[in-house]
Amino acid sequence: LCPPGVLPLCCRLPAWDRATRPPPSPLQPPGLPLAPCRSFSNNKIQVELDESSGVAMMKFKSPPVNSLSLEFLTEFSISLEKLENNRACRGVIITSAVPKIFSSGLDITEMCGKSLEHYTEFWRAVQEMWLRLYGSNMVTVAAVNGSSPAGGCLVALSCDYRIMAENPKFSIGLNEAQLGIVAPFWFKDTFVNVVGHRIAERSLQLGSLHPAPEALRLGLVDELVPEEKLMEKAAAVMAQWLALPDHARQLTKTMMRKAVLDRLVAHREEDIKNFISFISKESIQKSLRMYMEMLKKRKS
Ligand code: CO8
Repeated sequence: LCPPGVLPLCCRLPAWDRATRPPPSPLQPPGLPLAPCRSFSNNKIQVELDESSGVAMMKFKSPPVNSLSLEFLTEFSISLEKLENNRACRGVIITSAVPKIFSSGLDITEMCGKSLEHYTEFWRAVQEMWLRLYGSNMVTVAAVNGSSPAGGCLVALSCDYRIMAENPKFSIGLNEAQLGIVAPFWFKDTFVNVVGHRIAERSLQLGSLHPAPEALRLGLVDELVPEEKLMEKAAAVMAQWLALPDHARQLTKTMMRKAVLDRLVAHREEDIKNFISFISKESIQKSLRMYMEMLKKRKS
């Protein structure tokens, strides 16, 4: 992750013309594929980069629900940084290896009964993940193959394009209000930038989780496809986006997203303080404990 004093990737100049590949190595023996598939995997995320297409597949694999724990968020940011720094990578498809769940959002246990130091570290990791993903120079496509509440929805919203499996049992939305907590301003900004102010205002106040067909109608996702066609569709969308020159697309993306990114960068420490003072209130802790109990009861 960024050492102190180093600006996050989103604040650096775009990596121009990733499309311009380095020439094949003269040492490459004839007949061997020029562009191998490179993969790296850590505990919670698996990444495979196909160097011939420049597309990486990132799969969340943290059962039971891909909750965004401190460890998950750290791995996520590191994986994004590795891909961002690899000139062979131009786009990433983000999906889940856990059936029926894209991501259950922030790991609630990280926000319950922990020390102030822990809350600080955790919230910085949430910010870091978002700054990297929302500010990424790569084309980012979310293949949402399961439910995606709160932080899971934020991950999808931060991508350039969202395709969701056509299953009305899968829902997506920023449901923080249902937990008695409030989505931070940069969650809200990301949401507004996708669906517009009115829809975001209503959805955020009600803490709505929208079933897939409704999410499509609201513009929260761009397309629904049958589950078995999801990856094929994601690859086709990616190819369409990668057909453009990287520099023009990247500059346009920066133009569209910079104000929102800059706002968090400028208020990062204040945002951490706000999070800590909010989350450590006894009334908020109580709401979160009750919510976790409700999840457990619902299960039994
Ligand atoms: N964090 C931690 N544990 C979780 C979470 C979570 N977000 N979600 C589920 N779990 C746990 C459950 O408690 C359960 O644990 P156990 O096995 O020990 O009982 C296990 O994961 C499996 O959960 P379910 O049995 O509920 O699994 P299902 O497949 O039936 O349902 C769902 C999966 C739909 C994802 C369901 O678990 C669910 O709705 N989870 C809650 C999702 C949620 O509301 N997330 C919001 C998190 S808050 C957030 O992301 C943004 C916060 C912004 C902070 C602002 C503060 C200022």
